[in-house]
Amino acid sequence: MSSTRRLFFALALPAPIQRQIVQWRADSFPPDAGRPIVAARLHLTLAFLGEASASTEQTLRRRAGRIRQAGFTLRLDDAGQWLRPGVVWLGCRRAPRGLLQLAELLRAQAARHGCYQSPQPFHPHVTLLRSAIRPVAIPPAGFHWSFPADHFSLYQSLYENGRTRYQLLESWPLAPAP
Ligand code: 2AM
Repeated sequence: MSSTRRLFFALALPAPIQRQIVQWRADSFPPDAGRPIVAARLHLTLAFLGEASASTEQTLRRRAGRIRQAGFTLRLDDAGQWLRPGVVWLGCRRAPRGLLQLAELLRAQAARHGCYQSPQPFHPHVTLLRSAIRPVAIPPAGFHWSFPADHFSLYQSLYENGRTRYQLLESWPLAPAP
């Protein structure tokens, strides 16, 4: 059997913003609200590929390298909780069109090459807490973090010694925002 890797395309968050979000999270949620995601792992998934073969990975990398799309400003100014998966998330009140286009393209390419894509609408989000199975109070509006999204990346998700780790495999630039 050929080996597979668990892969996803995502937008990285700049390290200073990761740190600010983690501080805000600590100030805004009780410690028992859920399992916090460490700062360095905060990201926004564009397309989840699941377990991909080496040849699928190679094809999707090549296709990603051909994407010519302008960057955009990502403004994280929304938060919420999905009780069923037990996730507390950060998102965008109004997702930039460039973000939706990029995710749609990557998801379409993934689907075309056999990576199952959920039929649920894409809801861009940064997972903040997992195992948040009891309702938590979401901080009132007023918070936001903005940054220019000028590249996107492919990551491998690894589970080692009881911990999840994301390994950056490759990044591709987005053209300067218009
Ligand atoms: P999540 O944060 O909402 O769980 C690595 O696991 C990344 O891929 C995470 O951002 C995770 O989203 C996403 N992911 C994991 N499984 C997924 C699935 N079945 N469908 C869509 N995204 C998934």
